[in-house]
Amino acid sequence: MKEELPLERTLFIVKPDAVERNLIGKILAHVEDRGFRIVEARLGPIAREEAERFYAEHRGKPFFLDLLDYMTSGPVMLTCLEREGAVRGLREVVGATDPKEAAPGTVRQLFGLSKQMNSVHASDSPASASREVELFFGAQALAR
Ligand code: 3AN
Repeated sequence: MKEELPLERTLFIVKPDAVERNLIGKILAHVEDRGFRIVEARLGPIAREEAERFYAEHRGKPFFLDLLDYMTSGPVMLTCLEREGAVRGLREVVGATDPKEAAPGTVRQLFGLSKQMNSVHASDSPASASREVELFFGAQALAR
């Protein structure tokens, strides 16, 4: 018997490299086709301070400042997605950080350009999902 997974919300971002290449529609269609529902969305730039808070766990890493420059280099499509088992499920649909290592058919394998310009972000755990959804959409976006 198939296990029932809990209904969850997670943060999904179409990053600047993909927005720049007109891939928002294709990428959102890809996740919608896999059962994710868009429950919040916002298109536009993110402030450097928002990017710093978002990537706080990477502060001090060699790629941190480049990562901030990249994430604030152009508009992003921020979304909150809902599905049964959304957090883990979306990580599977997105694929590994490095597009060269991402499984065939994953978003990053299909669209990613490099480890940094890997087209999308997906929250990596239920705790990160709550923190990230609240950061961009407010606490009310966590309500079901
Ligand atoms: P993921 O997005 O797969 O969870 P994280 O959380 O390790 O990956 O990294 C956050 C973001 O930082 C990545 N999506 C990528 O844009 C960038 N990044 C991670 N590792 C590197 C790296 N070694 N060189 C350049 N950018 C990186």
